[in-house]
Amino acid sequence: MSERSPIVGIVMGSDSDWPMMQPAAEALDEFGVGYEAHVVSAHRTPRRMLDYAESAAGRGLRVIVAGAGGAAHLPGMVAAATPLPVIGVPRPLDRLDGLDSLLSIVQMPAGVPVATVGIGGGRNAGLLAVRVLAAGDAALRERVERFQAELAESVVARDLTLQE
Ligand code: RP5
Repeated sequence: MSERSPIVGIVMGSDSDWPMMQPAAEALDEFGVGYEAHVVSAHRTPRRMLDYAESAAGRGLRVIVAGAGGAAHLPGMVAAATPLPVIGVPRPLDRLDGLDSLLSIVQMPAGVPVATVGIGGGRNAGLLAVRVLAAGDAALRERVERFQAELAESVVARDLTLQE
């Protein structure tokens, strides 16, 4: 949980998903974006999941990042019950390497979109949430641009190191 008032909700199907989702929280921290993180399972706690999704916008959240593995229905079910943008994060479990999770999240029926990042892509999910917020926030957009410039510089710097 960040100290700022949460505008991003991070949810996951199990506390065992946290190592994958923590990088999303860290990315939000880097950009000074407030978030909350909760375990909300589509299968094990369906009423809690619906309560969370249905109340999210009214509580001031603006983006939801949802991670799950296996039969990973959480992002899609949350998207069905909120008007907010939902970013899905497929977790690789021991079997099937996360392809099951990816397909469970990405192949949504028309009308219920989930923006799906790569398997295990917690950090990108956090960064995508920042970009969604930055679309309506000039100061945050400047920070994203600075981040992109620094990323490019770090790649070039490593390239020069390799040439020495
Ligand atoms: C999913 O089942 C969770 O999101 C998690 O990725 C997976 C395994 O959960 P645990 O058995 O570790 O609680 O619903």
